Amino acid sequence: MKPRIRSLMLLMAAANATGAEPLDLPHPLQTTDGRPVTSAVQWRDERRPELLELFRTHVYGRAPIERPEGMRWEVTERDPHAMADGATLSRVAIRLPGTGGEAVIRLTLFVPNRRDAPAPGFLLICNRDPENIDPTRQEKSPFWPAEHLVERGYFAAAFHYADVDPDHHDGFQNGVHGLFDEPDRPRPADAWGSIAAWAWGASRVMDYLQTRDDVDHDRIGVVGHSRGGKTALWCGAEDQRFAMVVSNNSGCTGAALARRKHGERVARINKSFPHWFCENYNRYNDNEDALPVDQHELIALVAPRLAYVASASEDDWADPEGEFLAAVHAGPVYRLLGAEGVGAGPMPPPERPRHAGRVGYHLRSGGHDLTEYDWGRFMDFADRHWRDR
Ligand code: GTR
Repeated sequence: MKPRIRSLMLLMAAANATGAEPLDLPHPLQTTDGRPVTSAVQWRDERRPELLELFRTHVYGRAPIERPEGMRWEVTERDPHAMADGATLSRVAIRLPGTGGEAVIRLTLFVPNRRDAPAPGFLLICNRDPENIDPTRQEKSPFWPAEHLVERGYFAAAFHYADVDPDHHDGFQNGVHGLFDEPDRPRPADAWGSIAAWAWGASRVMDYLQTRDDVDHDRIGVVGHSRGGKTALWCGAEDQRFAMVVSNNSGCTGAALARRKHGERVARINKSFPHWFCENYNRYNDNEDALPVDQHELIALVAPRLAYVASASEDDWADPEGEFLAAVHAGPVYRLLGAEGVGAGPMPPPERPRHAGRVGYHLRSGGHDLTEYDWGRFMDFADRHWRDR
């Protein structure tokens, strides 16, 4: 068993508001063979790649390709007078050709018309019904308050996750698995699951956003709720072009620490959603302590970029405290890189966001959802840290 850094346990004991047993977490600044990570260069060149590999091998699985050859896009609709002249709408078909067909991500993008520079903004990975991201704006869902983003100077981009991979288990035939996996080979135990596929899709949208001269390439956040929040975190860990990563109520195998064993657990999530993770993740069913990583290290992979974790007070299944503690324990990596994380101290009460460091956090009153309140705080946090724009 790998040695642990004991001081972390003391920190956990201090931070654990319920007084539960302290957790023995793997330390993000200790290599698998037990050496301390003491410099930004060592983090970048050694520990960060090692952690990414561990998450690929044991949790999310490995995407077989980056940008597919032959990927192309077309703007299928452009309206410079959308949102009562407030925004320019682009609907874009991003085509991903693979073996025997192609996947098409249908991106909706509103860019504010009132701006004197390329707009920063947010890409939502939508895991709710597609009407939540209605490009016509007949439906205005609080799940994606695009008008509010535009009013505050942010572009609002969204795609539906099923465009990349339908969210049901069919033995990895449909979606991008069917297009890009090697057909005649037994599926490896570290092959990508659906969450890795959705994250990969968000990166393909990023490829497209990088070609736009009306969006600020250096200030693009990726946002997801619940399974979408797990996806946003993994996407931001893999793809450093995202300058901000927002996990809303992402819970188990998102922001929540697995070793807390609170709410949804690894065995349960693998049973309910056998297509989300790689095959190897089943090794940790009722066996979380054997994981070579924990979820604070996923947040740490975002460092020193902006990370945001949002919880909801009645969302016990997602373990709000476990989400907060993961944010706290990503802190050593932020500090090594010269930034502040979410800070120590007790979990903040509802509606008292913590925005000072480069890891933001809030607890919202209420249940499992992505709301206007949440979006407002994501934008407050971005305003604060991107204010020199
Ligand atoms: C829950 C599931 C969570 C979360 C959520 C969602 O039922 O247990 O892991 O992902 O669904 O995506 O809405």
